Amino acid sequence: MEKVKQIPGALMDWIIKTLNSGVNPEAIVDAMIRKGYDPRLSYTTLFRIVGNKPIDTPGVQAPYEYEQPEIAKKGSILRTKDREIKVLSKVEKPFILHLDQFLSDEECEQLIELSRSRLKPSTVIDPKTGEEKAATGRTSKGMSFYLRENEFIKDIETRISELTEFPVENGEGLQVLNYGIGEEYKSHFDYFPPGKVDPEKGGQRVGTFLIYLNDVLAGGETVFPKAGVSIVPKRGSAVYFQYGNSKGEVDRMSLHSSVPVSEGEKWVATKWIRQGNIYTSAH
Ligand code: PD2
Ligand code: ZN
Repeated sequence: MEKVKQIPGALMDWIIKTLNSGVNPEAIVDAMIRKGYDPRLSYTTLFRIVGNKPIDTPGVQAPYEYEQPEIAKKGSILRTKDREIKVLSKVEKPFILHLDQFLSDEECEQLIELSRSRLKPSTVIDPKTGEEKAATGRTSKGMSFYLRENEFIKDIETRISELTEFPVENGEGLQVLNYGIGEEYKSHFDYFPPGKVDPEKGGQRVGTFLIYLNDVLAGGETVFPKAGVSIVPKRGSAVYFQYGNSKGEVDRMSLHSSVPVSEGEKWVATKWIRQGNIYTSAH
């Protein structure tokens, strides 16, 4: 197929609007290339717009040294103080672990019911105004628990910490997301742009623990397009992916999305994990 060599003005406006809504430059470049735009033109256009923010350029890949996560050293049956959790599948690069029965059916129901009345449309912070606004790449509704908000949330946080061996204080508040039909979370990285990491607030995000709270009738898979991996939601199962190492490098292979739900609805809980303690300052 002939590659398109010029960026029309309307596309330029769309790129700027999408960037301002918080979508990653890499995801925009991927979308442009998929639509048939010349890869080099796509990268240089994004470069011109975002200035010195890092962008994946062909041949100039930021280094990422894989380190074996603690959770990967424990074999196929993971034991916490109150249960045994089976590893269903594992990918090395990027590191992705799929776990069965992390939560019981009752725990999934309880988490959904505790969140339902607190759901709000997902938002991002507008980098220009600093104000919260609707997130275009993320059409789900969501809410966030405080760390150790109650005994039930504490138990879930402890279980995640026992498995990953990151302290509970490295975790952001547990988030619950609810996607209706057609709702999605477009391709993104969970880590912060490397120039925007606050060392006083736990530093870079290094891993994500995602728990599926219901079975989805169709769609709603979590997809890692660069790894060719697609995870079908199953109530109580979880996926853990790690994309940050001890040197503060991040793994671009961890790009991922939640594809639109086509039948039923989808409920998930997400714990984003930082390098260090979020709740005490670094000094
Ligand atoms: O709901 C998901 O499957 C999903 C996909 C990608 C959630 C997140 N990212 C996230 O919460 O970061
Ligand atoms: Zn994500």
